Amino acid sequence: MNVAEFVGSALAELGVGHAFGVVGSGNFHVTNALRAAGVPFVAARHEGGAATMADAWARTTGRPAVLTVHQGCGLTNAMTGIAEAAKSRTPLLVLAAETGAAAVRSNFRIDQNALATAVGAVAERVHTPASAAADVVRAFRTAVEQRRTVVLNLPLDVQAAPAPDGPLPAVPALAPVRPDSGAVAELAAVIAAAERPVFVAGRGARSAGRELRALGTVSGALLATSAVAHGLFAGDPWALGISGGFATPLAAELIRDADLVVGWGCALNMWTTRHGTLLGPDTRVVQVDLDADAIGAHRPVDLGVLGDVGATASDLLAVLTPRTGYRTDAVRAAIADRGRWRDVPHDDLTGAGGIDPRTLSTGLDDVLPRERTVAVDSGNFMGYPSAYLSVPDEAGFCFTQAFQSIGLGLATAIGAALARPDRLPVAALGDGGALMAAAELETVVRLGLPMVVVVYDDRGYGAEVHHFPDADHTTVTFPDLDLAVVGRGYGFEAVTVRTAPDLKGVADWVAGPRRAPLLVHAPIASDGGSWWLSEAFRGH
Ligand SMILES: Cc1ncc(C[n+]2csc(CCOP(=O)(O)OP(=O)(O)O)c2C)c(N)n1
Ligand SMILES: [Mg+2]
Repeated sequence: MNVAEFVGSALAELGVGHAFGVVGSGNFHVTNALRAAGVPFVAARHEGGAATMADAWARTTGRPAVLTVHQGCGLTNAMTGIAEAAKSRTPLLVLAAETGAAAVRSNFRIDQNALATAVGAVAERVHTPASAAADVVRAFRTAVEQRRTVVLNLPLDVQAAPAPDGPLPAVPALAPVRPDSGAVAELAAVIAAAERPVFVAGRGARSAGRELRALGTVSGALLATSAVAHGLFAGDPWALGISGGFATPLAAELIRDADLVVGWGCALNMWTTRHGTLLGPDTRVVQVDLDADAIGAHRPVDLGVLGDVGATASDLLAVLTPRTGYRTDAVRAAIADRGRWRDVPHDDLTGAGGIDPRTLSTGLDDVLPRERTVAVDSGNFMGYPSAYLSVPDEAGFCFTQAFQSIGLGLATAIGAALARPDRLPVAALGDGGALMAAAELETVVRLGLPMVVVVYDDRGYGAEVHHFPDADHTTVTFPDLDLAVVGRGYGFEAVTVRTAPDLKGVADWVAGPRRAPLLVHAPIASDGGSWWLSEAFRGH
C-alpha cells in the first residue's frame, strides 16, 4: 500500500460519507482507494460542480464529505465551491493532489496553501509517509469538530511512497458544549419577562429543531428561521417561515413588533434582519451561539450566550414555566390566514414575455410532491422558489448562498439529492446560473436522478438589469435560447411553461414513471426587479 491508498482507506475508516470530484492523474489513486474502502464517489463534469455537490451532501446529511481534485488547475476550478463551503462552515475534506516539493518547474505548481487560506479554508498537508496517519486525523478532526472546510494537500512524491504501518489514532466523539449556568439563568429571566418573544433559528440550530419547538411552546415564542435553516419549523402553527428579505408581510410585521428576538445559531446578518429594520427600536436582542465571534457580529446584543443551541434550549426548558407570550388566538389566526407567500394576492403579470414568476412558483408548489428537496441558485429570481415552494423540513432546503455566487444551484441539487434519495430534488435556477453550470446536466442524467430543474428565464442577468434600470443593458442581456432543446440534448425530458395551463406538462411528468429528469423551461415576465433585490444591493 502507498500513501495515496492509505489516505483513502484511512478517511473511509474515520467515517467520511461520500466523495465527489474530477479525477486526474494526481488524485486517481486516492479516489480509487476511497471507493475500494466503500465510500461512494460521483464524477462531476467540473470541479466547481463537484465542490458544491460535496458541500450540499454534507449539509443535508450532517456528515463530512470529500472532494478530490487534480493538482493546480483541478483545485483552482473548485475554488468558488470551496469558498462557499468554507463560509458556510461545512465539514468538508478537499483531497488536493499537489506537485512535489522538488518539482519547482512543474506547470501545475501553484501555492495551494495560499489559495485555501485566501477563501477561509484550512490548509493542511500529508507531510511525510511517517506522519500520514497523524496528518489525516488532524485534518479530519478539524473538519468535523471545528466545522471547517479543510484542503488536505497530497504531494505526489509523498503519495507514491510506501504507507506507514499501524492503526489510526482513536478519534473519540465530543459532547456538545453546555452553556454556563449563570448565562442560562439570565436568558431564562429575559424570556420570562418578554411578552412577544420571537426565535430566529439559523444554521447553527439546524439540528435542534425539536428542542426549539419545545422551548417555543413553553415560552410563548413565535418561530422563524434564517434562509439556510428554512424548513426547521415546517408544519408548526406558530412558524413564521423565513425572517429577512424573503419574509411575508405578516412575518415581517410580527417580528418587528417583538419585544425579544433570540437568534439561535444565527448571526442576525443584514439578510435575516433586513439591515436591522426587522428589529424594533425597543426589541431586546439575544444570541446563543457556539462561536463567540458570531455574537454581536452584525447587531449589538443585550445578551450573548456561548453554547450549543440544543443544549442551551434543553437547559432553559428545565427552568422555564409555561406562558402564553406571543401565542395568542389572534396571532394564530393571522398566521393560518396570511402566513405563506402564496396567501398574499398578486396581480398576474403573465403575458408576451412569459409567465409571472409568482404564478409559476405557486403552480409548481401545487404539482410537485411535498416530499421534496429544494435547491436555489442566485439572482433576481431566487426569492420566488425560496418563498413559494414549501419544504418538508430543514433537510428539504439547501441554500448555498454564503458567497452569493451564481451557478451553484444545480450542483447543490445533485449533492442534496444523493443525500436524500427518498425525496424529489428540485433545482430552481436563473438562465444565467443554469448556463454557467450546464455541464452538470449530464451528471444528473448519468446518475439517473429523478430531478426537476426549473429555469426562470428572463434572457439575462435580471439582477443587474433591474439594479441599473436606465442604463445600457447590452452586457447583461442575451438572445432567446430554447433551453428545453438544450435539456433534451443532455437526455432530460423537457417542457416549456409560458402560462399556468402549461404546468400540466410538469404534472404529467410527476404522474409518470419519471424515467428521465425533467427540465422546465419557463420564460418569465419581468417583475421590474424583485422585492429582495434592492435590499441585497444595499449591502454592496
Ligand atoms: C459567479 C458570479 N458571477 C457574477 C455574479 C453577479 N451576479 C449576481 S446575480 C447575476 C445574474 C444572474 O442571472 P440569472 O441566473 O439569469 O438570474 P436572474 O438575476 O436573471 O434572475 C450576476 C451575474 C455572481 N453573483 N456570481
Ligand atoms: Mg436571468
